[in-house]
Amino acid sequence: MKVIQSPLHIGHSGGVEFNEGQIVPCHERPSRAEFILKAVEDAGLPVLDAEPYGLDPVLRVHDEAFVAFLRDAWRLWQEAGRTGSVLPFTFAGRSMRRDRPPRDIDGLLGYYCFAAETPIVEGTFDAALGAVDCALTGAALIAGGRERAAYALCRPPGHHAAHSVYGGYCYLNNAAVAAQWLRDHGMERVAVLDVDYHHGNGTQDIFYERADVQFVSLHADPLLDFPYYLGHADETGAGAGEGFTVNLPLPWGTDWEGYAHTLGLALDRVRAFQPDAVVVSLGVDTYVGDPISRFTLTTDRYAEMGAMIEGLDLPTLFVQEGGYAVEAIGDNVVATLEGFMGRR
Ligand code: 6XA
Ligand code: ZN
Repeated sequence: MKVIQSPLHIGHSGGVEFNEGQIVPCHERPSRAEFILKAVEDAGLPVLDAEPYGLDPVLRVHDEAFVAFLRDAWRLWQEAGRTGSVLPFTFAGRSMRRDRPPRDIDGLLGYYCFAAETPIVEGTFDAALGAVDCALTGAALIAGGRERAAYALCRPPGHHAAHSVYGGYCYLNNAAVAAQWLRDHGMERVAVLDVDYHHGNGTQDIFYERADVQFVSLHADPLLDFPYYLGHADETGAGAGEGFTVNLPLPWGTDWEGYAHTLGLALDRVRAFQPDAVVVSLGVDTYVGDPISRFTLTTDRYAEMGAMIEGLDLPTLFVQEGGYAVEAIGDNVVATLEGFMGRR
């Protein structure tokens, strides 16, 4: 299986996040991608650099003014005389208007961002575009039938980024851009299977009213964990999309037995949809040693997960999402891919 990476990810570094009342270095850091790269190379998987696709595929799923804001935020921050990471301090709450983007940088940040752990630094936008390019380069490999599967080493991750909102360490939704690109290049139905510990609120938002892209997610119950305000089982899609969103929330402490049972249900839903391809939002923050998550999967279990996903018998694009146990992240990713390839 080919691995696609982008050297641009390195520019997204040095940021800080607001976590449990403290300003701390980001959990989502460059070493994550470096550990993954080392592990896939050690496993003998071929690594290619992403091809540049430009903004057009991004604008198929994201709002143009939102993308322009992400592009300009660092410059606006500098012009306001600020130093350090671009972070919001206020948010558009329930009782306030959400239809009038302010002009001021702080107002804009709270308008477009939903969480204060997602800093913008000088290289963030280029890194986010580089991550999209990884996903698109992988999508092109499987769309042409050249490859049965590909792994996009995306950093920053994407599944929390919605049509016009960023947060949760995510700026542009790599998996959603890739799924839409597959739709635009000959695939009639595309499933997104999200196995990250956190609910992929952004992907759900983007496809919620669509019958041609199914979204199936297993994640920590939003009553207990981030992103908190989306991901309940009663969110099943709307309009033409009714029935094409599937949420399977799980309790803290979920082990492989509970996880595998629910993954089986998720895979049944994907099969019933009869997609032409599946995009897997692959977060390995379900790992027992993850510093911000509360499931208990061990490295060997990722190989079983990969084998279960292979059982769909579909063109498959793996897109990297979360995973913060940095020393184990590469092993967990490689276990998943090798399980898929039947090497374990
Ligand atoms: C914020 C937690 C952000 C989670 C990001 C993530 N305290 N999403 O891994 O999949
Ligand atoms: Zn996550």
